[in-house]
Amino acid sequence: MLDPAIQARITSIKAPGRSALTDNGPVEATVKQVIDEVRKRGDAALRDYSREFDKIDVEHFEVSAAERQAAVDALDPQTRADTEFAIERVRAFAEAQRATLLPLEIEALPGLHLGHRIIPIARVGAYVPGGRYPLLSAPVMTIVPAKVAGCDEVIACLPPGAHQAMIAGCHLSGADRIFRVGGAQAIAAMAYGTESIPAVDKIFGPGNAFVNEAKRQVFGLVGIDQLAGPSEIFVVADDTGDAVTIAVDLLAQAEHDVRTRVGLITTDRALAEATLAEVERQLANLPTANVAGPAWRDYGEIVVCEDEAAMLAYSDFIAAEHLQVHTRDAHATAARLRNYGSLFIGVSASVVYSDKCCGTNHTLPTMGAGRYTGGLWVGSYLKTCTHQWLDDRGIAAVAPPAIRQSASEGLEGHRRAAALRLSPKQLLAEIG
Ligand code: HSO
Ligand code: ZN
Repeated sequence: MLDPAIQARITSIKAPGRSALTDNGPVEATVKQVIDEVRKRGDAALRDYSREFDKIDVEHFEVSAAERQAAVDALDPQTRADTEFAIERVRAFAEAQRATLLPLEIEALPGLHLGHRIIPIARVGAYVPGGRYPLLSAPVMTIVPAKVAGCDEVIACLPPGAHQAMIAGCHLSGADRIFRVGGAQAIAAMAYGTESIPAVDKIFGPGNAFVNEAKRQVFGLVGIDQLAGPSEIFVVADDTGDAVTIAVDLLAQAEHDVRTRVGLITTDRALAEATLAEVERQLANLPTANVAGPAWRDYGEIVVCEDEAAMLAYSDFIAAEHLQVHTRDAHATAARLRNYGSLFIGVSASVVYSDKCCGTNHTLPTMGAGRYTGGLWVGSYLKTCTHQWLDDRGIAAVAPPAIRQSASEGLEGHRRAAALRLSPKQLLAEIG
């Protein structure tokens, strides 16, 4: 809940018409059934669901090498070059981030050695959504970091009706195997494995409400990256903010989905009012206004804050997926923000650059998840696993407290294992 003291310093100029949270009950039941069927009947269930949901008869789920090549050849040269540019940028940034993750080996006490290794997850699955528009950057964001991490095998699943260019995107990004299966059934297949599709260790990638719910239900059996909701953008701005730019940026994300959450958090009432008018003005000639308009009306929000502290507190409360900072000293403001998926510092940094090709990952936390996690990155495909080794001095340091603790907890088996190393003869005599 927002601190009432902060709430008192904020005036709403436009409140969202609806809450972002919806009843998930019917989706939950349908998805449970889909998962059960795929688990029991494998490929046969996938075929039935592809016919029922996608209206497509799929003979071979796996996309062949020839089909991959044909998909790449069908790309126009500029699209191919742009996709390769995006792949290069995402790869370079992921490699730089990978280089910050180092193995560790310390001697915590004399004779007590502790450490960790960074280990790639063996097999990962990337779900690539069909979506309203074919977004070629989607496979780039989930597949390229997996390759940089060094996973043994990266499989991609995409709906059988997806645009052919999406197959090319998966191929160019480096997917080892590509399968034509979408929706909750694809998630079930990657979690349990079928005759055609191997089970993976962790599933990545956004999707519709069914895909999301399926990921929630298989979590535990496999890892998942996150539960992605509709896209979000907020702007924090002071009186240097420009209403035209802010309206352009809000509408750029609003066109994704009628449930996109967009908003302006500002200390300047004149900017708030100008932005409100400007969004309506721009909607009048935006070709995607059929989506962006309802998103704005239902989920758009503008608030005026009494001071900068209230503006930052409200922004941290929202924890927006994308957060643009349009203030006099944007770097100073940015340094004081805590909750967001990715930060766009200063007017030059458009969310769209990250959506497409600048190199940061566009798969980011939504629906407040920015309070507890960042977005997808190379580290999402790696495990940091600890190890330890001891010599006699290490045993002498840790065995006595471990023995006492085990004994007082009544865990005799534990006590014996701890004592065996410290005084083997005594213990062996005790246990006969
Ligand atoms: N804004 C979306 C990503 C995207 N937009 C790709 C356009 N293409 C989710 O962050
Ligand atoms: Zn976008």
